[in-house]
Amino acid sequence: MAPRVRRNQEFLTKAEKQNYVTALLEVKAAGGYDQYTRLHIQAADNRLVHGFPSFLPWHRVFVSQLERDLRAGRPELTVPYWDWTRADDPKTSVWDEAFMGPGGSPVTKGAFAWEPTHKWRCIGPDIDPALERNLGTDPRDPRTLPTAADVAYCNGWNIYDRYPWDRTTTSAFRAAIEGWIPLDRLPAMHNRVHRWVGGNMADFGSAPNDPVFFLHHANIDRLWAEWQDKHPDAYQPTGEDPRDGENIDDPLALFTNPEVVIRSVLDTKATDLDYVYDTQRPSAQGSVMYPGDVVRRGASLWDPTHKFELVLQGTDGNLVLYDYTVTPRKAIWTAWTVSPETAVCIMRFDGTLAVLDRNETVLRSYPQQSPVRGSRADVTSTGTLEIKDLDGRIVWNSKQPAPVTANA
Ligand SMILES: [Cu+2]
Repeated sequence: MAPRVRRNQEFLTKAEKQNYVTALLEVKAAGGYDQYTRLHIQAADNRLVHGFPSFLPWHRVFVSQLERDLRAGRPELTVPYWDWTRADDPKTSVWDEAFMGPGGSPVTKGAFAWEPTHKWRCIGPDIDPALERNLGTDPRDPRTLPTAADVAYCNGWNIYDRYPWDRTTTSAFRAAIEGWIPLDRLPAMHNRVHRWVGGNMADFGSAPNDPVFFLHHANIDRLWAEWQDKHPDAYQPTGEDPRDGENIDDPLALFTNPEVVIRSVLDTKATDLDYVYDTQRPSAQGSVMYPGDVVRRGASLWDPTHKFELVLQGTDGNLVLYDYTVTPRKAIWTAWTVSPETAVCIMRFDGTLAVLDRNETVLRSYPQQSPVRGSRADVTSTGTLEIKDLDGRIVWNSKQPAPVTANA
């Protein structure tokens, strides 16, 4: 089985977002969710969880364990991530009333408001039961969200961490992305987003009271996973550090049943984790290409009834839709991407289905006009390739006339 895919919350349908909220409320009602908040309160008192090399692996396991609980009875669910570089507008979709809910002190709308349902009670010492958020408006601590330039700054470090392996470390990936150094000197991405959201998220220990905690940490984990793709085997320290709980073969603090050794979670595709992010170009599964999904040369997608195949042909690089209800099979649509250089068909985040060559040059893309961000491509059981927006509206379909000449 291919690893599960964690996706950008911006590209989930209303039904998928509702499903995620329902799962959170169920796990909360059963008492499972608060275990994570309690564990994180303990973690705030443990010097090995924040401000040290194990910050990233520890939170990787933390998010994965909640995800495992949310998936009980919902095998298709994964924790979505919130890409805060996309917008620092409180109206952005993560704060929709039907998803994480809006800001407020306290939050008064959505599934996580204390009144009137009393279903989402915040816990912890000196913590009011009502969820609070300020979304960049706290006058005592005004902040902006990190930008794409801040992400690029973090990615500029080729070293994972360095001596003294703590909150005073500066010139390394972990230090830059976590952020204990004054904000005018480093992007401080993780800490900065906690403080921008404010309210419960700004409380160090009990921050998971706000369910957006997990969407934020999924994004931090995604940035680390992408960095790891370029820097395999980069984790440090590898044995020279005298502190227990930091070295690559040490167990992570507080996860005792079972113990989790750092080395075992450095690859998100490892059996116990088994996920990737949509930005890592997962192979499309089933009949739908979600944003980020790819069909590599030689691979194909089938409609749900297994009568129609969309294939990026290994032989000639052409993207072709075949009808198997007739014998011999019949090509009913093609993108004319015949080339020895053709490499991959990808559903891009901008809403276009594109065929790229080895140099990432676009050989062909659909629709050619008015793409809608977050659209998906679907091989239907009536033999059509359709591109649909998140409300299910068809943006383009293969019955429209295809261009007749290939890009030579
Ligand atoms: Cu934390």
